[in-house]
Amino acid sequence: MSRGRFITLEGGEGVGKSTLAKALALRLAQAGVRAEVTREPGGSPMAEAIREAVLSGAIREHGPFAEALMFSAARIDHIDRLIAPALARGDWVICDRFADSTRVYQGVAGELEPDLLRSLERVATAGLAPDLTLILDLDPRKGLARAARRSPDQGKDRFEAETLGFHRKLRQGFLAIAAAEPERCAVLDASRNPAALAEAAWLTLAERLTVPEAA
Ligand code: Z5A
Repeated sequence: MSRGRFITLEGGEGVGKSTLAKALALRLAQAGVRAEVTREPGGSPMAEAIREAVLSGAIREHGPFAEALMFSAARIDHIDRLIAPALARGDWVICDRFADSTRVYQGVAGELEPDLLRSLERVATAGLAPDLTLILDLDPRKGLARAARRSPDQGKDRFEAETLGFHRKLRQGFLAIAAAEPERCAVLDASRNPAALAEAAWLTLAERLTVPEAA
């Protein structure tokens, strides 16, 4: 049995990753491909517990390196318990955020040393890299407004509460990764409506990976 494909969705707040992940899984299912939708931080019980701790802001006082360690510990558990077994049984995995988020949130915006983060990433992922990363690009003011509309009664989490300058840095950070790794990454204009974005993402998938329908 061949290994499944690993697709990651990246971008700033409220760009539409979770919505797109579900739409892609549905299209894959229609093409006869079993796809597991998951997220980071999270995706396994231990990683979900770490998610709660980090997004509550409880780790913030220890600085971006402590947060990077927490995200990395969550990633190790997520890979061991969910991602690697799913890929090994031939399922595809669509993951809402992965290592690029650590590079951008803790590296670019948190200003951690790139060499330090590279070493941490190597250890945490044990060499697992996405086959395709879709970077959803959107003006951060629009993304933050979408995120606020989605959950008007909840307060902002640790990262949503950051300044607009922080969110602009994130956008530039993701675009820089896409420019440095064009074989792995594709940038999609996330200002389109969900159906149009899903169609563009599906065409990219068919172009870059062997999807049964497109084979
Ligand atoms: N983080 C980190 O710092 N380091 C790391 O290594 C990792 C993560 C892995 C996770 O929070 C936080 O952790 C994240 C980075 C940090 N920062 N924050 N905050 P999260 O998972 O809660 O948040 P998020 O990843 O930013 O996702 P999100 O806010 O849930 O947004 P989304 O998944 O991209 O969007 P959505 O839920 O699909 O859509 C948001 C709303 O917009 C919703 O009402 C939709 O109906 C609507 N929507 C969706 N698509 C569209 C389109 N195309 N047009 C119009 N409206 C749309």
